[in-house]
Amino acid sequence: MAEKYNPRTIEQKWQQRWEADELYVARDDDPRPKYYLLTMLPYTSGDLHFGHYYPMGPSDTLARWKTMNGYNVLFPMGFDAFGLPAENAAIQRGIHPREWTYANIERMRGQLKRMGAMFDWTREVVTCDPEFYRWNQWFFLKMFERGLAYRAMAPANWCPQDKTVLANEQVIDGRCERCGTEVIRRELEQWFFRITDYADELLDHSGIDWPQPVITMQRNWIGRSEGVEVSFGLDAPVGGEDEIRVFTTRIDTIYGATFMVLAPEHRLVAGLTTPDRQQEVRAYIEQSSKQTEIERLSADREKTGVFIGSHCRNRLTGEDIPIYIGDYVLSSYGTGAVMGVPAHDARDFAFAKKYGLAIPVVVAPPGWDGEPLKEAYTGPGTMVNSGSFDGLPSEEGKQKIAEHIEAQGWGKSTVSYRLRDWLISRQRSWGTPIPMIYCETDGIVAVPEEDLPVILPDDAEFKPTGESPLARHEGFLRVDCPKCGRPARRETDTMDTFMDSNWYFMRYVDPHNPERPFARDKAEMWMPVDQYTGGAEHAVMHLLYARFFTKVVRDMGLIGFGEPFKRLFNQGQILGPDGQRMSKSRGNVVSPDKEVERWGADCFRAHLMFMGPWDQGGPFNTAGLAGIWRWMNRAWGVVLEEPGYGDADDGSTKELRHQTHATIKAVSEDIERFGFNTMLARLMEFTTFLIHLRDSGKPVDYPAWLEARDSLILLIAPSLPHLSEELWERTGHSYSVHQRSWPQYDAALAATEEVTLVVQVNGKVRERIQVPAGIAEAEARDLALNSPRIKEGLDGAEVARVVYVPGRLVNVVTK
Ligand code: ANZ
Repeated sequence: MAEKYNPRTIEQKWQQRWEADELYVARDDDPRPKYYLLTMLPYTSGDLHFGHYYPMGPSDTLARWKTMNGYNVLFPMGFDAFGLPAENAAIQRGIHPREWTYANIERMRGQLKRMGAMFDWTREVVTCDPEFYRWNQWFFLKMFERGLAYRAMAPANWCPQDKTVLANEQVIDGRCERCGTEVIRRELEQWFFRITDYADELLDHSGIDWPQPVITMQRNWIGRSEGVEVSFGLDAPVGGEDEIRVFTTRIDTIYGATFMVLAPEHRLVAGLTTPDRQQEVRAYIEQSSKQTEIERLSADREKTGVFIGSHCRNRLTGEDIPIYIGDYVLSSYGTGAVMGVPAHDARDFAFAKKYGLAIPVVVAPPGWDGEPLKEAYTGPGTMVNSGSFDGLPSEEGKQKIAEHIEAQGWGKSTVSYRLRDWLISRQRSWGTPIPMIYCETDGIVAVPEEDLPVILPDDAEFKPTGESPLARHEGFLRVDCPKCGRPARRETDTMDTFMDSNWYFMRYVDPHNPERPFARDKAEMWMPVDQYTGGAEHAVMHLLYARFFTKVVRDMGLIGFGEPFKRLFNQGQILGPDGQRMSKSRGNVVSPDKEVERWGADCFRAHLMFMGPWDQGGPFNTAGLAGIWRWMNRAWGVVLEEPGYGDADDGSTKELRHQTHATIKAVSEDIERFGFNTMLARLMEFTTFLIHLRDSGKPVDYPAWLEARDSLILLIAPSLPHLSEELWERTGHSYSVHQRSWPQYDAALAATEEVTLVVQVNGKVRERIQVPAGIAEAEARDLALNSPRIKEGLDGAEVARVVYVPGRLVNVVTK
């Protein structure tokens, strides 16, 4: 009797050996074709949880499988270490965020190593390390030089009590999370990246293999709209302007515009508000400044507004229409002004009803009876009440009116994007300092490249004082102007942490380069990433920003490609046993450490993979763990306890070889399409088959058994890395199973053999059917009796008996 399977000793043993032997270190000079497999790096929250285990087991399986298939695989790991939670934890505990973060990294690195994944730890990247963030600063300088980083006014969440800017997460129900004061929106000078320059290129996803929902979300986020910018006239100029410009995608409806709505922040509002409307208008503006953009855009919210006392002229009809302000119009989209066409836009319809405005129809719905509309008609139709354009189909009217407006000089066809430039300033202290200096004489001055990195001070005060800790740190703040040498002041804002995730995967290819973010030849060798795996929640921000940044880096001449991730896969989300998102407050958090301790990492990983298709996620259950555990023990047993060898009969050896090759084929195909659950099911079936054969007591062919046994070990190597290594050693093979080639199948052996079954009725041949060799009798009888030619041959006669000669003949005898 062989020794029992004991994950505790073998997992630790192999992890130490792999590390000592540098088995998973990816070499730049390896001649095999490269394969860069990337899984999203964890945030340093302190504990490795399910949300990390669920994505990483399968991606490790892929990495190992690719290695066994002859690739030089890069499978790196790092830590996303800047950001608000560290700062909050530091404030709570009265320690520096660095201390908290690095302690967490220690702990999480240990947990990751216990997982037994083939991460190349020599390439670890920690984003809060000056050796990493100095390159954030360097990239920032390069972007500043190219006009891609700029400073401008932008609205921010402002707490009037604490006199500070708050991140969205710090605003709870419209109030400051610290002092409870109502938060207002305030315009502040902040830094931006000009992502809008790349809007059109970002809409192009050709050449990358990404899930369609992610592509769609990016397209919607960028939100490209073709339309017309058209002006409405003002009687008297306001602040030097004598017209209001609107952006519309429905210029065909302009004859039906009966009011104008400006965003409350629109620059003409003050000048156009008449004295009698002042008070109401001011109150409305104040109230809307407290709304977030999301609230303002939500479709089910009532559209409100106030009349500001002035009118403007619809130049096509020659009529004057009233001007309102309304918070559903955003200052940041189009021109910040909308022509209200109540008959053809649902929001405008509701608005007109509410304020008693006319609703003239200008695009007649098919079969329209001329009656007033009950709701907005937004589809195409025939132009009516539209002067010389009457009678045209509205799509044609769009063209014609646009041409007319351009000819009159009232406007032009244009494209609008929802995408805004990326606001990267954070008034926070645990992030990459923005490397800029403000000088009274020279204005905004970039920190010279040789002075990088601008280091975050170790001793900044983190107590909540209502101001950025960096702004209060004299040693950090005071600096001499690099141009004139006179005293100047540093920028105290830090960068959005999405800057880190923009390019961390580029740093992995050359993680210790002290002179550059990475060397070009290494970048060319490893990148782009062949396969990226991660959560679908990153569809826009991270995955869009990283694409943008890659294009910027390409345009800087540092790399020769513009798409960072060739293939993307979104795994599903793992839920608590109750089917809810795991969270401490719900009390449904399952600790992976406990399970790993009890069952071993292999078993735990396999269980997560066996739960269902990887892209679906679902509730976690511990019940299934025991099933995986049993299978692993059975596999252990069947590998180590041999059958009786001898002269096996032809049929059983053939079947053994067929099962072996069919399993290799199925498992290979399953991994290829990320079907890890079905892959494991196949391996379980194969294990059962081998156990039955061994225990049948019949002699088993020695070479065929060895082939089957070794194939089983190789096939479980990617998913059960420790168990397979141990079995490989115990069966007398040389270390390491993870450097072996993936078994190849013989197509002829893998194919299910077919035989021709002759079917007779009363001894006369009526039909021949192809069936799998080894078909069971019942199945063969059913097939024969249900075949149309036999039914015909029987011609209603009652069947007395059926004679079956296995694999050859079915004879149906009638009464
Ligand atoms: C008149 C009109 C008539 C419109 C009609 C629609 C239907 P997309 O497709 O998303 O680009 N709009 C323009 N600027 C706006 C702003 N700053 N805030 C809120 N809404 C704004 O949407 C374009 C349409 O959204 C524009 O076309 C405009 O309303 C509105 F029957 O103009 B439309």
